Amino acid sequence: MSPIRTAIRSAALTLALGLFSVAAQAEPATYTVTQKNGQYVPSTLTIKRGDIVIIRNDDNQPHHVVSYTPHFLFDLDLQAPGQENKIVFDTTEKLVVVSCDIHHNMELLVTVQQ
Ligand SMILES: [Cu+2]
Repeated sequence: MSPIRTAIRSAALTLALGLFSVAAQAEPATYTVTQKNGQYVPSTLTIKRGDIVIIRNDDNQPHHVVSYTPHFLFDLDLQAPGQENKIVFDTTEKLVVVSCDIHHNMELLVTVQQ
């Protein structure tokens, strides 16, 4: 292969890899948090903005998942054992506190990297 062809091929490959890494960065990650024995497991999570968190009730009692974090309010209402909900963390909040309206000692702290 001629040197110029080699250079063009190399540049094309670099560009393709660059585009691939941009696409890979934009792809949201999915995390799963369970509720077990009246606790969120894990109770802390660090994610990137736009990532998805699935909250699943693995307990033998209902929970009521809510966030009173000012710019990221949500209320999943009563969540029965075995039920799960998906939350997309598209928020400018850097720390979201997820609690339970039934069991006020339950707390999940989600750090959202911007
Ligand atoms: Cu609860």
